[in-house]
Formats: sequence, C-alpha cells, structure tokens
Amino acid sequence: MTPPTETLFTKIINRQIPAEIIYEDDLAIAFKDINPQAPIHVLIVPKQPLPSLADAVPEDHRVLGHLLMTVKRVAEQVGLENGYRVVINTGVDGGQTVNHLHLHLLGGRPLHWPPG
Ligand code: IU
Repeated sequence: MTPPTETLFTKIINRQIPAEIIYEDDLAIAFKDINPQAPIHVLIVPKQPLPSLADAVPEDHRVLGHLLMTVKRVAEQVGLENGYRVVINTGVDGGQTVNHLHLHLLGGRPLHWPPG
C-alpha cells in the first residue's frame, strides 16, 4: 500500500498553486493537465487524498462512483460528444507518477489502442 502523502494535487485543491480548474464539487475537482496528451486532457481528482486505486477500500465506493459520474459530466461540459478515454494509471507498472488518485479524461482526436 502506498503511504498517504500530500502531493501537488492537494495544493491545487487548496488553491496553494494555480491550475485551470473547470469543475468542482464537495468530493471532486477537475483541472486541465499541464502536459496534455490529447487536445482535451482533464484530470478528475477526489478531494480525499487516496493515493491510488490499489489503496481503495469498500468504503470508498461512493467517491469512486462519483468520480466516474464526474468524468461523464465534464466530458459533456467540454463537448466530447464523439467519445473519449478514461485512464487510471495505478502504481509503478501502471505509470502512476502522482500518488493521489486521478482519472485522466482524454479526447478531441481519435485515440489509438493499445496504449504504450
Ligand atoms: P500519472 O497518471 O500519475 O502519470 O499522471 C499525472 C499527471 O498529472 C500527468 O499527466 C501530469 O502532466 C499531471 N500534472 C498536472 O497536470 N499538474 C501538476 O501539477 C502535476 C502533474 I505535479
């Protein structure tokens, strides 16, 4: 299990560092990725600092469901009517670099499969 640590995402949530925030509610925040991998690349982040999906417990089901519904809402908000991809990099082999759970919302061009 990844030890809980404060990451830059906590600082974004607390407005200690800037980000282009496009959605926020009690449980989640969404902001544009600083290094976009597609024309639209948004991160959906729980305010609760769960390090990764691998650290989730059954009691987290409400926030996990909320995150997916937030992806859908944000995808509609930014006009991704042709479809999109949702990615949760998890752990070292999953390519996770920030130890605060986040969902990547990618779209605005046809996306290839499989990913690298
Ligand atoms: P990953 O799944 O942990 O690899 O994704 C982390 C993402 O967070 C990555 O796409 C970064 O560009 C992005 N990011 C950001 O948007 N703003 C930040 O301050 C930091 C990382 I640190």
